[in-house]
Amino acid sequence: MPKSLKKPAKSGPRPQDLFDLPEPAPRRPVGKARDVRRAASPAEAGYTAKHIEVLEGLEPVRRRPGMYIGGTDEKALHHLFAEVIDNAMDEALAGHATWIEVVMEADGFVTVTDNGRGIPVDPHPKFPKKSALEVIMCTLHAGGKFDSEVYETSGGLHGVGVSVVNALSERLEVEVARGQTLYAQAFERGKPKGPVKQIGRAPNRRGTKVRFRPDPQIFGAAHARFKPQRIFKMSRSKAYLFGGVEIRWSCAPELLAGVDGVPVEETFHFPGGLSDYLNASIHGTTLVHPDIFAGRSEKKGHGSCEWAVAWVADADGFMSSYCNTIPTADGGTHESGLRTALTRALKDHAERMGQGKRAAPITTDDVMIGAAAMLSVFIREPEFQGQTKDRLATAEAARIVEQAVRDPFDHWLAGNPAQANKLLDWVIDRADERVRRRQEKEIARKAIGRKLKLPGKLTDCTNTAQEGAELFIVEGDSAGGSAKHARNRTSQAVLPLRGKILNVASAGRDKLAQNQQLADLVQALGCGTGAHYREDDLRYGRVIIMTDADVDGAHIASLLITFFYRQMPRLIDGGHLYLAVPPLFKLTHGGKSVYARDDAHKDELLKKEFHHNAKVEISRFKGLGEMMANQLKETTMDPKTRTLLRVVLLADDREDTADSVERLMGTKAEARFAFIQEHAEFASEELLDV
Ligand code: 0R9
Repeated sequence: MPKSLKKPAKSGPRPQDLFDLPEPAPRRPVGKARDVRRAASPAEAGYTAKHIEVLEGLEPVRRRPGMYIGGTDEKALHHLFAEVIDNAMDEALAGHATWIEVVMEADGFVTVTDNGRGIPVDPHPKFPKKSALEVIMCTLHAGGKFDSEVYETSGGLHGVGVSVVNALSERLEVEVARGQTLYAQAFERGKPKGPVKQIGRAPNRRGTKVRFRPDPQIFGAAHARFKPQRIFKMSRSKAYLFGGVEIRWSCAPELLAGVDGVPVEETFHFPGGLSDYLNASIHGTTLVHPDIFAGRSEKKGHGSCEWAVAWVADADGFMSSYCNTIPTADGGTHESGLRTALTRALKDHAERMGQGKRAAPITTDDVMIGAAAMLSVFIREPEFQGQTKDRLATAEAARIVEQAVRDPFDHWLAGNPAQANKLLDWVIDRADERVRRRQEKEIARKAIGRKLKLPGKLTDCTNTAQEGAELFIVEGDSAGGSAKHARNRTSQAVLPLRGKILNVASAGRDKLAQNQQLADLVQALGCGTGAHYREDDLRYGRVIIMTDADVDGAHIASLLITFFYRQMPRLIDGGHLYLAVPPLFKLTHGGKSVYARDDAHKDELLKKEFHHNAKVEISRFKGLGEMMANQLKETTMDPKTRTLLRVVLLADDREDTADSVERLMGTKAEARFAFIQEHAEFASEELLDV
């Protein structure tokens, strides 16, 4: 097992605008991803050219390139480079190469060199005239034949295969330094320009060099050029992914005119692997906690993984993941494993700290929303899903990652309670925020739904929350007009009722169902009636009956109270029903005006305020509609100056109340007459300054 498998991977950034993350290498669209977990190296196992499996020629690739590299656009073009550097990375991951060199030349060629064993060049047994190298380069799906003789399990060593790169390159040159000898072979559009030749000696040197230029016939003259920025990031990410390799980068200066952040030369080596990568990615952001949580694990025969996670306080998180150094931009099973491990460990930590109840609503989303996470797994025979094959589907990967991460995260949390508690508090805040947002959304959704069903006569307030909102039920359009002008449009709604209100205590079911006035009222309130009444759906915290301060007004008010009592008793129980107290008189003298609600109040004010001065001007309001808007506001509607009567049902008086309503408002006129004779005095009122 090569030590390389312990090495870190890096990730393709998701919200990459916020972080300076390297660009993910394109995923190979076709063919199995490479298997880097070798039981024994091919050389150790006696690899020779006879192990090369020959399946097809290269013609299909040039005819339908999209089938092999997913198209002919810029992304597909860069697949060619990914294939070549991944082949070199395999050699490094297998422990045979320590460096890889990437050179971008001014004429559009890219050269990738490794110091591995060199591609085998001995003749192929099936094609004795051809070298193994040529078969690899010119035969679709030719690669190591990973039978039991050579490998523990089968699995493609390479992605689409270097033959696809060869087929789609205008020219491709290979040099192999192997067995002290330097070999070379050149190809054009996938066809050899001659056999592999010995071109010199290569003492103390070994490795493979692949130099190629994409074919403009395939990619179009304007698009056949690699982008330095993209190749640079792809190359750098490999060094982050595998701390055991050094990547040497160089680029012709001509290609870098107007390109930001790409040097002419640089060497990448990150022994810290993913930690180094994450540190660089989150540079400049504020962390919830000081230390990155990072680690790696390898279980013999079970795949390996490496991770680095930090929680950022001032930006969204991201998850960048790789499988066998291939970016998995759409996530997959390995990411699920990490999410589960982090969430379960954090919730268990909360339990241990006696915070289980607070932490109960935490979901994986709450944990991950601020997590900047890098994850790299190495598994045998990975399976990818999705149109672009960017999602890891191997179920085992979830288990591998969850088991690998769980214990170390438990220790990380237990080892530094101060930072663990900071993180826990922060995640709990995210959960609370999420719950609050969901509730607000739900309220807004309901409000919109109800708004659509509101009666046309209603002049609604702008506040959508029940608390603080008031509905004034007024008698007639003219009072409605005054109320509309006098109201506070944010919190006060006005519903004018025209004509006589139905007496629900004496009307039959049918009449009730057909009554438009009451239907409008029910609609405006939104809370339903009878058994369907729902307090939460009531749109106004206060429902205020505002009728004229005369007998007719009192009659209308009593009809409305009867309606509420019969159809929405819980609205009354909830303390939502009120009577406005508009004035009946205005008393003016010497620049001073006061309002009296009835005769008794008028007499009281005459005595108290004007000492029975005979010159006091007394004017009587005929109705609310007659009042100026500012008068109505001041006397009856403005919470700062008005008086409201709350309608209450006394708890120990329920039967009496039912009885009284039936007698007063019911169908039997005699009962009403008798009741009036019995009760000379009115029932007590509860006066509230609200
Ligand atoms: C510059 C890019 N590098 C490569 O493309 C590259 C391929 C490659 C390789 C082997 C070693 N280095 C390589 N670099 C290799 C060698 C041996 C066994 N397996 C792999 C060996 O010496 O026994 N190969 C990739 C495919 C093949 N070799 C093979 F199919 F020809 F075996």
